[in-house]
Amino acid sequence: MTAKELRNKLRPSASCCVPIAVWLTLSNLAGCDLPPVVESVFDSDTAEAKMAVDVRPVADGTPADERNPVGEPRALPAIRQELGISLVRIESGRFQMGIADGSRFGRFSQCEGPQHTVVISNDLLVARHEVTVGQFQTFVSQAGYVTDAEQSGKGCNGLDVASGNVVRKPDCVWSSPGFCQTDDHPVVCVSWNDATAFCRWLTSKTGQTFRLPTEAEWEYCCRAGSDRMFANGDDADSLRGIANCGDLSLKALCRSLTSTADWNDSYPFTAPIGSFQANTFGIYDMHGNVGEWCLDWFDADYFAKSPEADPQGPEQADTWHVVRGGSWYNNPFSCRSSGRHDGIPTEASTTNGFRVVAQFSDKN
Ligand SMILES: [Ca+2]
Repeated sequence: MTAKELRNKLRPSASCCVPIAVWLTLSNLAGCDLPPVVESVFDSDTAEAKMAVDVRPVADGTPADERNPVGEPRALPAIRQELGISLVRIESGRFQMGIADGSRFGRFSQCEGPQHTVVISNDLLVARHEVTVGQFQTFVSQAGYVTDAEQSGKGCNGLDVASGNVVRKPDCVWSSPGFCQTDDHPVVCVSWNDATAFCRWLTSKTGQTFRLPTEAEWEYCCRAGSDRMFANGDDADSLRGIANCGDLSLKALCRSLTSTADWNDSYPFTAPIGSFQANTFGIYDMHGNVGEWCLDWFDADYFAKSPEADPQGPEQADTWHVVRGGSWYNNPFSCRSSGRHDGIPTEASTTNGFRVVAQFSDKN
């Protein structure tokens, strides 16, 4: 039995989260009939011009052994073949982290300053995509893992379409989040604990240490050499074709939402990975789709005291971990490169998922 067959067998009925009629409505609108992949807005010359001088991304999907020595490590083809996890090597470098005007978005952006120099000392292997439902299913099946939301019986936080509020939904778990997902959608309803458990499993499976990105590594990869509000510019419009954010398709389902993009990106909820344009590092969905757990504990004042080289976040001084990037629920500005969110490590949400990174070394 394949992982996909096993998952379909084990997966609870989608109707457990919402009434049948509502579920069918959401399913029809939530990407079960998938729209075409958005065409690239970059040509290669434009992408080159956007690169920082001290970073050198690899931005296509060609396997490394068919391309050049600066790409996916030859030692890790198994995870690409078995799990479909594709890695891109991002070279070390320096960038400006945070936002220059910390009050630009009121209290929501005060924790994003002061803007400061950060050095990423070592090359990274970064997953091009967020971890998918199919990949998480393989983990669950092979490791016998039960998520925090399932263990507690409390489920996860999700959007109540009728009210527009985010509420706890006991029957919402990663395999049944309350909207349509295929194996290629990013997994949601996973806690920080669940995400790090996946990383430990992937480490044991490959012999290569995988983990969540630090907050600094995440922003370095999101900016992809850009010092603008978003990887492609300063205007919300620059996320068109780049990000799955809260948009008119979501607003059509949830009329009480007042702050969404003024365009329709075709995905009211999650979109399959790779549905939108990659950044100049060749990484997808850093803006939007799902918020991504980072390794660090969250501290609103951390940027005022963080070290320049490879900041790892504060010692455990609070009960929150960092979440970055915004999601299908957030308006475009909430998906900005410097945007910082937080979450309790045992808590899960229909808006949060994760991606994995590994340190690059000569043995790769
Ligand atoms: Ca959307």
